Formats: sequence, structure tokens, C-alpha cells
Amino acid sequence: MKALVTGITGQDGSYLAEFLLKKGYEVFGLIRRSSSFNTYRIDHLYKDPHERPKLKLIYADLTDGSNLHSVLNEINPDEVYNLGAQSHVRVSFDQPIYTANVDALGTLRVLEAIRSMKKSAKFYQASSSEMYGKVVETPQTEKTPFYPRSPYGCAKVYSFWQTVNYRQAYNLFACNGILFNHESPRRGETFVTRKITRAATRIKLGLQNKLYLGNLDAKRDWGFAGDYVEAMWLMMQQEKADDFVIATGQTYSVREFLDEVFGHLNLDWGKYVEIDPKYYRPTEVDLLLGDASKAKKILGWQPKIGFKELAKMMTDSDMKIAENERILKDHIK
Ligand code: NAP
Ligand code: G4F
Repeated sequence: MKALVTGITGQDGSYLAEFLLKKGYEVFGLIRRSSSFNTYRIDHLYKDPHERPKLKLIYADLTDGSNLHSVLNEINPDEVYNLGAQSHVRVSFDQPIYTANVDALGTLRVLEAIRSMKKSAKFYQASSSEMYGKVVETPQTEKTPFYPRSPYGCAKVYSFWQTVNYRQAYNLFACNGILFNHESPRRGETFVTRKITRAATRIKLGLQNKLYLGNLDAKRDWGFAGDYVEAMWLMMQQEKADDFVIATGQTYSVREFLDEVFGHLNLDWGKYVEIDPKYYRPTEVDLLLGDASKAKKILGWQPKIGFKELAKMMTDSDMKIAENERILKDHIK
């Protein structure tokens, strides 16, 4: 089986690549040209003599339709996982048009490329709980109407419906995973969980004094990325394409995440955290809480790692990074 993954250098792309390689897939990852290294999350796979022959990296970009067209037609994958995106909600307010180009039109470009293939590929779209935005009901299910609150959320709603429409209009196997927030030690460092675990561990070792954050009252349904990529694959193994909410069914505030992380390090976050209004969003998503009953029933999927374990896993991992930073700093002195 051949799988093509857009966004392979991202958090989810790296876990999904590991997962698919373990299942024996040949994995084709689309990467962007960058002036600095952007493959650090998958370097361990590339260096592994068992995995390397099955992992192929190809330059492509979701803003370049002709490039996607030729890559997909050349590879002829069985499954396409569209994980590539400008995925930062706050940044989408600064770059709304770029975000729409990548996160909305980018999806359409991939769908069009699939439609041009002789043998059609199955398609997975990385849809998001951000589509629920100013939630109209709690918990959120596959039937909850969308009310996006950011350019990112709007772009994801567009992609959601294009995916549904290509399924209905062209009979493509095209499914949406509506994933609630999921984190890991590989989470980008500007998302709130990782920003907190990086700062707390650096504060513990005297490498940093303050942590500047925005809205501490926002609540999220936080799961572990490693659990969530399995759900993506399960959706693609069904007889019929469908859309699924993937979530833990528990919600916690940013404040509670701070309690957990700083508590684990025996620190009082009140002494270190300051509010910087620049991290507030023009429109906020106050509360997300998913109901993944459909995924449990049809896919047999449920999360393995809960909130406390996730916070501890990320803190312990970042402590190792901070320790290395300290050694380096002491060495330079
Ligand atoms: P991430 O770590 O930010 O990774 C995003 C990936 O997209 C990176 O590989 C990035 O490449 C790539 N990318 C960005 N712009 C691109 C472009 N123009 N063309 C091609 N690739 C591009 O995101 P993630 O957390 O793994 O999330 C994966 C997907 O799930 C995203 O679509 C995100 O919107 C969606 N999602 C995430 C969550 C979550 O909580 N993590 C929840 C719901 C949905 P570089 O490495 O070169 O930047
Ligand atoms: O970690 P965040 O930036 O994640 P957000 O906005 O929920 O988006 C993530 O999850 C979505 C799924 O619902 C994905 F689709 C999306 O791609 C991304 O992965 O912010 C979480 C909350 C927000 O309410 C934000 O206002 O934390 C609050 N927050 C408070 N201080 C902060 C900060 N967020 C960030 N990034 N940085 C802060 O300093």
C-alpha cells in the first residue's frame, strides 16, 4: 500500500508516518523547501535503516496545484492524508489570505489532483474542532452546526464541505476527521500547551524568568497526537467514507494545564506567568468538548492517554531539552 501525506514534517505527519511505516506502507511525504532544516520530526525515520527505504520525501506545496497534480499522478497512492496547513489560529488573523490559500484552496487542489488520477485514491481531510468556534451546543458531535471564529476556522469549514461534496458528487472515498486539540512532545512551540511545558521546564532550571500568555480561561478537549493518528487510519479502512469527531470527552482550561505542569515541577505558576494582550485573539473560542461516541462505535477507537498523563509526558520530555540547554550554557561559560 502507498500512502501520501501532506504536512509530514508537522506534529501529526510525523506520528502518522511512523504509524503507517509500522503497518508496512510505503510512505510518500510532501515537504516544503525551507532555508533551514524542517524535517527534524521525521529525521529519526529517515535515519532508520529499516524505515528509510519505505519513506520518500518529495518537494511540493499546497499552494501549487500543477505540482500536486503531477506528484499525485506519478505516485498513484492508495491513500492521501491531507494534514498540511497553516495551522496556527492566532496567526490566521495576521495572514487570512495565505491561510485560506493553503487551508481551503490547498484542499481543493489536492481533491482536484485526485480526481484527475486514473485510479482514484482515498482521501482524508484534517478537519478541526475550531469549526465549532462559538459553540451552539455542548458536547460537540458530527451533527453540531459550525460557527467558525477565525480565518483558520473558516478555511477549515470550506475544506470540510469540499470533502463532503467530492464524496457525493464524484463518489470519491473522502472523509473528514474532526479532531479536537491534540498535543505531544512534538507539538509546535507556539501552541499553548508546548509553550507552557517549554517555559516551565526552563524556569525550573533557571534558564528563563517569565512566561507571557493570553486568555487563561479558554477550555479545550486535549488529547495525545499519537492516539489520534490511529483514528485517521481507521477512517480510511472503512467500507464507506464518513466524518468522525475524535476527542477525549473531557475539557480543561489553560489555567488547569498550568496547574498540572507547574505542579509537576513543584513550582507556583502565579510567580512567573504574566498576561500579554498580544496573545488574545480578536474572536476567541471559549470552550471545546467533543463527543467521540460515533468513532468508538464504528471505528472501535478511543483515546488511551488522558490530560494528566499528557501534561506529564510533555513536561518530562521538555525537561530533557532544558537540561541539555543548561549543559550547553554551562559549557560556554
Ligand atoms: P503542524 O505541526 O503545524 O504541521 C503543519 C504541516 O503543514 C507542516 O508539515 C507544514 O510544513 C505543512 N505546511 C504548512 N504550509 C504548507 C503549504 N503551503 N504546503 C504544504 N505543506 C504546508 O500541524 P499539526 O498539529 O500536525 O496538524 C496537522 C493538521 O491537522 C493541520 O491541517 C491542522 O490544521 C489540523 N488539526 C490539528 C489539530 C491539533 O490540535 N494539532 C486539531 C485539528 C486539526 P512545515 O514543517 O514546512 O512548516
Ligand atoms: O494552543 P492554541 O494556539 O490552540 P487552538 O487555537 O485551540 O488551535 C489548535 O487546535 C485546533 C483544534 O481545535 C487546531 F485546529 C489548530 O490547528 C491548533 O492546533 O490555543 C489554545 C487556547 C486558545 O484559546 C488561546 O487563546 O489557548 C489560549 N492561549 C492563551 N495564551 C494561548 C496563549 N494560545 C497560544 N497559542 N499562545 C498563548 O500565549
